[in-house]
Amino acid sequence: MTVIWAGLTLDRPRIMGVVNVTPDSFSDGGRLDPDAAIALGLAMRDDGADIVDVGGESTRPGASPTSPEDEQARVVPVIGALAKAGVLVSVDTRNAATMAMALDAGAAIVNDVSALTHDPAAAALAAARGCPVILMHMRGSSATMYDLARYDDVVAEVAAELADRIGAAERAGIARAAIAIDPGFGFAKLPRHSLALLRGLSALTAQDFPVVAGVSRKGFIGATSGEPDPARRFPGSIAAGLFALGQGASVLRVHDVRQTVQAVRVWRALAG
Ligand code: HH2
Repeated sequence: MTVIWAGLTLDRPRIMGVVNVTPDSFSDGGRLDPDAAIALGLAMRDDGADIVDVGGESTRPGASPTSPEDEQARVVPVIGALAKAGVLVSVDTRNAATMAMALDAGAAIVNDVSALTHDPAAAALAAARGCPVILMHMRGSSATMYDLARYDDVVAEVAAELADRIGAAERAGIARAAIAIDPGFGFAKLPRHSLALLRGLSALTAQDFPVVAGVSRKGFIGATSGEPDPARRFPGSIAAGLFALGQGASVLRVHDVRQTVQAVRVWRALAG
């Protein structure tokens, strides 16, 4: 039976394009000009993105925290314009108030890197709105996450910690069919942990929930390939992304939409 999540049939890989409305994203430097962010989101849609993920706070290690008000001022106009143009938008936020304003502006999906733990009001908000949610695994905050990157068996521990978050989400009233999970590559993981998670991703995709994989431009791609500049990591990112699809991931979160769409088309033709 074909799984449907966020209105998308998951009988083929889905592409989520990343639009960072920030001054400091690790992956692309971000941008604060709303018109540039809107233009990027529309171009991603035209290039084949199924979802455009709009975020206003960088989660890179050591990033200075963004107030919810600043975050809202950054993302809401961009989300409003993209939704009006018919784009399926997710909001990348840890804050319930930002989720509410983003959903009011037309976002359809909540993508929370804290898996609804950062803001005590987030789970109830997502439940009340009945929107699809992405629960991503991490430990601690951007400031503390690398101290918490200690695992005996990273695949089993991430699966167990995500299962806890799924349980909490369901207890808060979020429908099972609304939930997607994400192992959180690079979040409270050293490069060797991200590689092990990717290798063992089928343990997560074998469960009941669609898996979102955000490998694009991540530090483990740089560490593995020797490419220090995140903007030059597409080749490594697509190698990792196609591997994730081979392990059963449903959605790839990427910065380079056009190139990824081409690669996925060829991969699908070969993989059957
Ligand atoms: N990675 C980032 C941000 N949000 N959301 C999900 N579900 N999965 C991820 O892997 C993920 C995410 C970090 O990447 P980016 O948005 O490019 O950088 P920054 O947080 O510095 O803006």
